[in-house]
Amino acid sequence: MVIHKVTPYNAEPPPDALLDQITPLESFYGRNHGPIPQMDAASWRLRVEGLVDRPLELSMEELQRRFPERNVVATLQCAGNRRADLMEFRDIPGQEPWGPGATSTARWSGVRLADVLAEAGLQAEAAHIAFTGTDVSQEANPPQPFGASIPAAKATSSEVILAWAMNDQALPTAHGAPLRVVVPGWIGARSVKWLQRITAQAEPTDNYFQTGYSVLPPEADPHKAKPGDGITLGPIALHCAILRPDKGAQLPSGPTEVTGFAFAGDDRTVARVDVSSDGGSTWTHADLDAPESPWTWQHWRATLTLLAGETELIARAWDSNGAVQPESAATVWNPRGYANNSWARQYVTCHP
Ligand SMILES: Nc1nc2c(c(=O)[nH]1)N[C@H]1C(S)=C(S)[C@@H](COP(=O)(O)O)O[C@H]1N2
Ligand SMILES: [Mo]
Repeated sequence: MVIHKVTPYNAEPPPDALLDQITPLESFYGRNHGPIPQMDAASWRLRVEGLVDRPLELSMEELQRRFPERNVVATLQCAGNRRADLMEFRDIPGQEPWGPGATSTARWSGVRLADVLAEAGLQAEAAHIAFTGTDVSQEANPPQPFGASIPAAKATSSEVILAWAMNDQALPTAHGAPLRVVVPGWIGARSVKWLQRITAQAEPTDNYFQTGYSVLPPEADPHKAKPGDGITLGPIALHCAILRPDKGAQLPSGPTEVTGFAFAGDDRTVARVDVSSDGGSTWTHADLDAPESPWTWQHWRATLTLLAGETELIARAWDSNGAVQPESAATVWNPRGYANNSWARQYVTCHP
């Protein structure tokens, strides 16, 4: 793993570990805003409250007995993924320089959030569903537990899961045991780990991390920004990454296989990936894998004939709405370094 910070623990796998459709637990990226809490699963309870007819307090055993088990294969991706490419254009002090690996895919098992909310009875004014974790982050002033909210329409969709297992193993502590939210197609920050409380409410949560994960105008000072100054992030921006050959690789010239993944958030899928080795004058359409579920990345590969010397490899993805990634990181740069969905670019050197 590439460790960006030890406390709180923030690490991403090397590009090669992202070549599999499902990421092994030991390679799954870790993104934490505070210390990882050790929770006693036996005394743990999930509270469901706010604008509901029947507030609930559920033990793990009750959760597993009262609701049908569901599985979803979904890619999680941090909104800060590929921030390092934004930083090459202009520095972003105090933020992790994530490469393309702040993303991973798992098979999640648990219950549908929709089923739990139906049991509690959502009231008509309940437009947002808020989640509160257990870990207290010092990034907020005053410090507060990590939290997020999503609109009720997304919360009641069949893909949103309260998960206790990952890749058919017990959810690891680092990934939110005993229970975490998984919001497929939305930025990772909405998939709250170490879940304690679900609150149905009329407005989005005022938790620090809800509006913290927003795109500010380029000229804004992130330390002076008020909630509401930015665009609060939800669905993941269309993006792609090159996994092979490695950044800076030295390889023979001639036909070379280039591989990577592309991911379109929410209910969009990737429709095409184009790859270029001549600065975008000509493009080769990559072979694109069918997604294992509508909620995962899609791997792709193309064979390009590389000439001797230094070459920039470029990849760009198109989604099922016909949208394409923007050409340069400069045009999407923002003060907190989120949602970098510009073309993937990396240099390799070929010897004759
Ligand atoms: N309670 C809690 N939940 C959290 C976080 C956190 O710091 N605390 N980080 C969020 C962010 S920013 C991301 S990208 C994902 C990362 O999940 P992972 O560490 O399992 O990969 O968890 C989200 N859920
Ligand atoms: Mo994140």
